[in-house]
Amino acid sequence: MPPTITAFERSPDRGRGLARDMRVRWALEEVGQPYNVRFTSFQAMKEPAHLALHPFGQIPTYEEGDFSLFESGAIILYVAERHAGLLPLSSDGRARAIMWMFAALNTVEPSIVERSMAMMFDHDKPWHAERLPILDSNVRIRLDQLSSWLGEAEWLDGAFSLGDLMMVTVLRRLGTSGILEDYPILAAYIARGEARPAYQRAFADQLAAFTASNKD
Ligand code: GTB
Repeated sequence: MPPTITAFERSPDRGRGLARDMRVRWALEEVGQPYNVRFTSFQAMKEPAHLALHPFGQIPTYEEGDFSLFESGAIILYVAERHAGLLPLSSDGRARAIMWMFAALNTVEPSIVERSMAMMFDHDKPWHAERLPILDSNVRIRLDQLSSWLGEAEWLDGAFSLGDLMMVTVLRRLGTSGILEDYPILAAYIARGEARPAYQRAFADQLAAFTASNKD
């Protein structure tokens, strides 16, 4: 039986592939693992059946028979450890790829999410205009550092890995901010990720789900 993941019934990103099921879909596509998707509403995510899978009432989750996981990073690492394609063969290389996945989640994603939440929920607040430059600056500090590291390289550490997959999905959330225009190295890096056939399949699938959910 293929694993089942959860995703938004009607994604608030309107099919732009910014919700965190996208990274799990992409990982599964990279390793050639078929999967099913169970769509859930915001309300259903807070009900006991979903909370038994995810204590924080969120997506994505991953189920394989009686086994289940939550947290996109944990899911992707699990998938990568069981299927070839997302982790280097050498133990040092694997450790570094996992390090980059944590860097994406713990060091780069927080300031991007904070900015994105402020744009979504606080844009009408009287203090928003004053706060935004601070949020932008926090994002730019990390982008400057990441861009310097990447330089002319194609991927973060040798061949494409789960570290790149996570980093690209994290950076994509800046898509409409205009900030990436100042970071051509990172914009090209994101484009390389998005050009991968596995990414394209994952993106098309989540978009098709969003389009279908908007027919009624
Ligand atoms: N750390 C967890 C992980 O990595 O799996 C975070 C999971 C998470 O934040 N899930 C979100 C969720 O379920 C969906 S992806 N939220 C519902 C809730 O908390 O009640 C976050 C997201 C939502 C919307 C957009 N968007 O519209 O652009 C982008 C990202």
